[in-house]
Amino acid sequence: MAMLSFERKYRVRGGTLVGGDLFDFWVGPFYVGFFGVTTLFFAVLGTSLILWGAALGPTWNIWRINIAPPDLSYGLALAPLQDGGLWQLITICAIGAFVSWALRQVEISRKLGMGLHVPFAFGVAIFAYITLVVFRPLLLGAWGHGFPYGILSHLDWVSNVGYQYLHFHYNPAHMLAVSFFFTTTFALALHGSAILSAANTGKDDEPVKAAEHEDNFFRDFIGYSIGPLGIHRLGLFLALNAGFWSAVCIIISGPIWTRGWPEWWWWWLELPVWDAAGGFY
Ligand code: UQ2
Repeated sequence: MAMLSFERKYRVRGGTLVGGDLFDFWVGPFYVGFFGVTTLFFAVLGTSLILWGAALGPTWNIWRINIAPPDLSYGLALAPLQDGGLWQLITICAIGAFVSWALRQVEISRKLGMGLHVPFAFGVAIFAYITLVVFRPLLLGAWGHGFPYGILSHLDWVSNVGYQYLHFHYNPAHMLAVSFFFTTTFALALHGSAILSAANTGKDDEPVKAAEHEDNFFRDFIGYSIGPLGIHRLGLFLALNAGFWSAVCIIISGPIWTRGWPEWWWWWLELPVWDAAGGFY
């Protein structure tokens, strides 16, 4: 098979984590590798189980299909397939596929002599998912604490779990996570618009402006530029923190704090400093 000139640059042998050269191959433009095979296996099996679960259910309405975790009474045991067992198998497949996908990213990074930032970043997203469906259910003692797989049903779950803690927006880790999500979109909006404005001046046949222009815009504007490398470090930092604090905000809800989140802030009212002012209570 003929190779395009640029394919030589990315179709690099080696860098595999397991199996040596055995699975070191491409299908069309896609690197497969051992973890490409395992990704495909878990993704196909998991998707089939979802379809099976949907077929057992009362509806094919895409919004209403729901594959629920086992009842809380099953605790941490395996449940019958129609009673949450499918959810358990689908969760195993999902984790298998996500972790395989991350390890395939590691192999590609190693082939190309790159850092492992991409698989690390994806790993934080996987960590947030596993926190929801494994770590928190384990700490609470029942798989039934995982969220159901369905478009509307998982939204209902988020709403119900939120109200269980009275007002989830008072959860300090949730506050951090939301702030990081917003700051991430703010940073990407700034960066995307900065790059496009330099690349597209609005005048035909005018050469694109270079990195100094991007720096100079922000120096004129706020007296500071974080720099073309810095903005990407900041973006990664903000995005990873959004996922990380999301995981923290849900893992502490139940295992660490069982009452309403507004009550958590009573520590402020209970500070001894108020005693000097006559005391709050
Ligand atoms: C920047 C820079 C870029 C950018 C952006 C900035 C040349 C092309 C967007 C400006 C970013 C700053 C000042 C940080 C803002 C802080 C937060 C928390 C959003 O300086 O360098 O590269 O794209």
